[in-house]
Amino acid sequence: MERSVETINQVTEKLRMKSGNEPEFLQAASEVLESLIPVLDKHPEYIEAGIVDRIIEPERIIQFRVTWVDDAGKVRVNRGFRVQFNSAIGPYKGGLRFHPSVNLGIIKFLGFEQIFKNSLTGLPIGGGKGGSDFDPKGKSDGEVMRFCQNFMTELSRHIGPDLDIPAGDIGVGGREIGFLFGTYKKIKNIFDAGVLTGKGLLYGGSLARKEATGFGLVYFMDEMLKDKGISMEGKITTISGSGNVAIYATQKAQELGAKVVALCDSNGYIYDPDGVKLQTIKQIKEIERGRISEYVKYHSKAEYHEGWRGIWTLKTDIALPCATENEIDGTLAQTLVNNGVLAIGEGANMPSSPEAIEIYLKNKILFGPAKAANAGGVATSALEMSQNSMRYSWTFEEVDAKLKLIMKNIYKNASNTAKEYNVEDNLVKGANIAGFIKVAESMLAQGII
Ligand code: NDP
Ligand code: 2IT
Repeated sequence: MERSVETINQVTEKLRMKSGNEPEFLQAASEVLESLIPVLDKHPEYIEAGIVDRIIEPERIIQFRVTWVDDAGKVRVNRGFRVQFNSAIGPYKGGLRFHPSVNLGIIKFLGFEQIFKNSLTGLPIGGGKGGSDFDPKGKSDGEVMRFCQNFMTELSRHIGPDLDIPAGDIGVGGREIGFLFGTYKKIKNIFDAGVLTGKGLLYGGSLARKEATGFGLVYFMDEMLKDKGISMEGKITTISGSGNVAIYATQKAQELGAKVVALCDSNGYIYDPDGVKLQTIKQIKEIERGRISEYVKYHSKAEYHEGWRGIWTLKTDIALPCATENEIDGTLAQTLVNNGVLAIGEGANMPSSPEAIEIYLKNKILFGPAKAANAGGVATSALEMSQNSMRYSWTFEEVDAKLKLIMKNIYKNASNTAKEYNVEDNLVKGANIAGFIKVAESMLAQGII
C-alpha cells in the first residue's frame, strides 16, 4: 500500500511540475492516477516496469504550421497537432478537433483519455488525438476545404491505416473528413480507406458511425438504469450541445421513450416543454449550420435563453452533457442534485469538473463517466476499420447490434471492476482501472520501450 501511494504521489508531483501549464491534461491524468493505487497494490510488477511513469508520457507529439488563404485573399496561419499517446494495444486512434480553444494541453488530455476509452471498447486500438485552433464557424466551404488540404499535407506524413487513424471530434464532421481523405489519397496516390474513419458512406464509411457516439451513450445509460431496475420511459432528459453527439443521443433517448426537453449551442439553450422536435434541430444544425436560437421561430411553446450553461439549472431526471470539457462545475452539479437528478451520462469528454464528480458520487447519483459512456463512437470507428480491411460493409442493423453489445460489455466491465476493487457503483474508478489493466499488461509484455 505504502509503495503504491508513494509511486502515485511521485508521478503526480512530477506531472504537476511538468504540466502545470496544461490544466486539462493535469486534471484527466490526476483522476486516472488516483484510481490506480489499489491496482499497484495488486500488481507490484507495474511499479517495477515503470508503467505509470510511462503511460502519462505521449510516445510522440507532432506540432505543425497550417497556412491557407481565405476568401478575401488573406494569408492565414493556424497551429496543427497530433499526439500519438500510446500504441500498446493497437495503432493510435482518436479524433481531430477544430476549435479556437485547441492547444497542446487540450489535445494531450483528449489523447490520454482515449487510451483507456479505446481499451474499454475491447477492440485493438491505441490512443491518440489531434486538431487545430482553426475555427470552422462562419467559414465558407472553400475556406474549410483549403484549410483541410493544408492540414493534411503535413499530417499525411505521420498517419496510416496501421499507424494512426484520425476521425472527427468538435468541428470535424463528414464534410471535413471528406476533404481530409481526398487530400491524403492524392498525396499518397493510394486509396487507403482505413486511414480515416467517419468517412462518407459512398467511399468507405460505415453505416451507424454518424449515430454511434450518441446512440452508444444512451445504450450505456439504459444499461446503467436497468441494472437498478429503472427504465428510460418518460424520463425528463436534458442534453447539452446540438452537434453530432447531442443530436443522436436525443434521437435514441426519444426512441427509448425519454422526453428530451432542452438542447444548447455555445450561445444559449432552448427549452421545449412538449419535447424537442429533432427534425427542426437537424435542419438548423446539420443542413443550415445555423444557431439553436432559430428553433423558437418554428415552435411557439419553446423558449430560448442566452447563456448555454443555464441548461444545467433546469429540473431534469437524466442529464447528458454532450458539448465540451468542464461544462458542469461544482455549483451546477449541486444544482442538478438539488433538482432531483437521477442519472448523468457523459457524451462529451470530461464535461464534469472533479468537484462535480465528487458531488454526484457523494449523493449516489448514477454516473457514467465519459471514457466508458461515450466510447461507442470510437468503437464504431474500429468497426469501420474492420469493414475497410475486409472490403465489405455490414448493414445498419448489424453495426448497431455490435455497438449495443459493446456498450453493454463496457458497462459490465466497469461495474464488475468497481465491485472487484471494493468501490461498488463507482464507475469512474471501475472504468479507469479496467481500461488501464489491458494497456498495462500489454506494455509489460512488450518490454521496457
Ligand atoms: P460538434 O462540433 O458536432 O458539436 C459540438 C456542440 O457542442 C455544438 O453544439 C457546440 O456549439 C457545443 N460546444 C463545443 N464547444 C463548446 C464550448 N467551448 N462552449 C460551449 N459549447 C460548445 O462536436 P461533437 O458533437 O462531435 O462533440 C461533442 C463532445 O463529444 C466533445 O466533447 C467531443 O470530444 C465528444 N465526443 C465526440 C465523439 C464523436 O464521435 N464525435 C466521440 C466521443 C466524444 P457551437 O456550435 O455553438 O460551437
Ligand atoms: O473522443 C472520441 O472518442 C472521438 N472523438 C471519436 C474518435 C474516433 O476515432 O472515432
